[in-house]
Amino acid sequence: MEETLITRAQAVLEQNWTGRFTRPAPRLYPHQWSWDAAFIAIGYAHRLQARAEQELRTLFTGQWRNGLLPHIVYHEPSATYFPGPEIWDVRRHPAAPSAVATSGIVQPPNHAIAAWHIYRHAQDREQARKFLQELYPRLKAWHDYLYRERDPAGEGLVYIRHPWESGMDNAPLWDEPLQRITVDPKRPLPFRRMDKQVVNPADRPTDADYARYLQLVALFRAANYEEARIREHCPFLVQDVLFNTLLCQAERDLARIARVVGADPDQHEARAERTAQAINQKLWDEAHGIYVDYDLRTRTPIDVHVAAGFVPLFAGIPSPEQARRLCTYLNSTSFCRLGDRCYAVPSYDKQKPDFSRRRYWRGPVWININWLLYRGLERYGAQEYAAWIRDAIIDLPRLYDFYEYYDPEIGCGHGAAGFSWTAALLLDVLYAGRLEANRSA
Ligand code: 9WN
Repeated sequence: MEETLITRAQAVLEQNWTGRFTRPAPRLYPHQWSWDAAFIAIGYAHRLQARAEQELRTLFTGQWRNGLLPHIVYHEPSATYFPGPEIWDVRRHPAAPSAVATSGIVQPPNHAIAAWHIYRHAQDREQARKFLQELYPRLKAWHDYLYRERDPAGEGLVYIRHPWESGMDNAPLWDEPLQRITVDPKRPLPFRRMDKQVVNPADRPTDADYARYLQLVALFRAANYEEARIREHCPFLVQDVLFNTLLCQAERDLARIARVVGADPDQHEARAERTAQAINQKLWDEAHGIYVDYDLRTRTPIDVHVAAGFVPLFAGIPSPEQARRLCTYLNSTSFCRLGDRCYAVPSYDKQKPDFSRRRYWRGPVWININWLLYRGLERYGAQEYAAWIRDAIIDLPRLYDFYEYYDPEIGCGHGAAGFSWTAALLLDVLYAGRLEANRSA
């Protein structure tokens, strides 16, 4: 059974592999996405090391000279995705690459985590060491960019300036900050959305969401992508839990990479520690026992509880007492109570009236978030809960195929079919299980 599932997962990735990178999904997402590429490389690492390396190498061809790693790299033109490179018009900034087209925003920085994972699971260690040597300066430039441009106060927390930067596009987290951008609901959109032609529009963000997303892009364009100008005018500036958690773990892994390549690990360890402390001081909600985002425009916490609020477990950020409280909240009717009718952790609090089992980031189960939680819970020794999630990462694709996200109660898949990170992270879970079994045999 396991072999068949591995073959099915590999077939999904094979179908999405272009020869240089892997599309997140065949029609809905035809380009290369930043955090997808890292999750995909994690899945390849166990058997296809060279391909895992190439996935990241190809992504970094889109890196800007100031270190910014764009959320989309448009290696090839496509008629099935909006917005395309002309909407971003990133050449307005002198650091944008000239050889390849990119977007002008970023996504969560999970790349050093993937690079370290490739090295740890390498079939050819020497090749992996060379790969780390090659990638280290780019990863460092990427993190330097984030701390330099996105953390002007030197707090240890970086901000995002667009919902797409969070990777969780229409999460309820953004409802309030987005209200600051006024749109006329009666005015037809001045562009054509392609996503609604490809998947069920009922699953996707609304037209009003898209109007706001594009207004933010217009603001970035008008500022010629100069961060200081954007920072001054952007109505959306948020310190996000998931983004900063991944940055913290990525810095921890970059320190390990630095040791392998003979660079200085201390700066990375120091930054990771500062970010971990800042997450605990500023983003921990003591009343509810969960981490929450912070709105830099209103200088207030965003009082919305989403699955990403538990993810600091992944980077070892919570104290044992905080971890205990996180587990209690996770194991409740708001999220996924073990033994209840729930496959895995839904993206949003089920008790909220606007919770939806199928609309994008407003309730469904996402495999990447659950994979981060599974690893985090293991790290804290919460084995029973970790095993529950691990089973879901296997069962959901096995029973309902490789979808972008799943109904938390009945399991069926929504969004794009043939979704790459669902396949890649399943492969990681299965191969890691085998390693574990071999070790204890
Ligand atoms: C916008 C590719 C990406 C993921 C994001 C997911 C979705 C894009 C979209 O697809 O976002 O970046 O068009 O909806 O929300 O996490 O990286 O899979």
